[in-house]
Amino acid sequence: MRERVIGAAQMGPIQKSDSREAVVSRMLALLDRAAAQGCDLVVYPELALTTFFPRWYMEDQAEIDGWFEREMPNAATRPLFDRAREHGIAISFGYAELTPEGHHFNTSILTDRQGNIVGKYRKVHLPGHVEYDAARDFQHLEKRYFEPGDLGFETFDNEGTLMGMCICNDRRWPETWRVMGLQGVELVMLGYNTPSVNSQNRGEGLSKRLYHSELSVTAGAYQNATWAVAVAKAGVEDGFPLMGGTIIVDPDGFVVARTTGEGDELIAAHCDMERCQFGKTTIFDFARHRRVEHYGRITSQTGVER
Ligand code: CDT
Repeated sequence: MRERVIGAAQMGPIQKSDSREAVVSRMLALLDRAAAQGCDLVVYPELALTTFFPRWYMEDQAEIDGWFEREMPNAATRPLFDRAREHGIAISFGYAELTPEGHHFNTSILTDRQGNIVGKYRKVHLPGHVEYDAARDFQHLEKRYFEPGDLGFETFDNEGTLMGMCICNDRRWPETWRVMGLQGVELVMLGYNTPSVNSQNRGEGLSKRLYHSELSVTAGAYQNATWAVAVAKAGVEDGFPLMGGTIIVDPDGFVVARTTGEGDELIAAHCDMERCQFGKTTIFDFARHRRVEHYGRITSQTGVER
């Protein structure tokens, strides 16, 4: 048995006017709840420190850069790292990263239980658009504000568990999961900000959107025999609703814990990493069963071709 107690710290809405410090104090309260439940790892959402700012069209680079963090930890987030170390809890959370070279990424980091950053991921699949789109009910400007991640889907041995990260839209792409699966990943952590409404099809409905999120995560977990934790930032941000649906999923693809609302909410599960072994050595023993001679299109072409 190689058990970890994993917490998923769903966060309710963050308004444009909320300070980083106010958000971090909510993250601390979730961390304290996680400690009370015996968690040794807590996963927070994508862009956990701010509102989902890519819904706002901006042209002024100084205004845009105000949503980004130039270093991590920084003055606002230091208390989170300190409290995590005091509790002996590893954490993962997302934020907008502005590098010293001036690059902009949608990033998540992973710490060990001493508060040291041991892993970083930069979002690869950026949804949305670059220019203002009057045809949409609201904007989704990730392609305007971020560059595609340059770190790939690396995995990290964090105190005996092989962990990987992806962010929001990445979860919908089987390639994301397989690249980590091919490294033997045991736990995939991801955060998301998913609007409750499809900006290009307002009739779609919340239940279908929740289903597609859960389908993506449960399939990715099952097909790669890995634990997965998918964590929402949810609720209504300045009038724009984000869906909940935070889940912890086992290596058979079953949901073992889920949130019930759209506010700050901590769920936890006891996750035995040894449970990954059955799938990895039988039906998804990649070395025995994969047929790479038929997979060339996966990396040689992007769109549909005949
Ligand atoms: N944050 C994020 O990646 N959200 C997307 C919404 C896509 S709609 C343009 C998601 O896949 O949930």
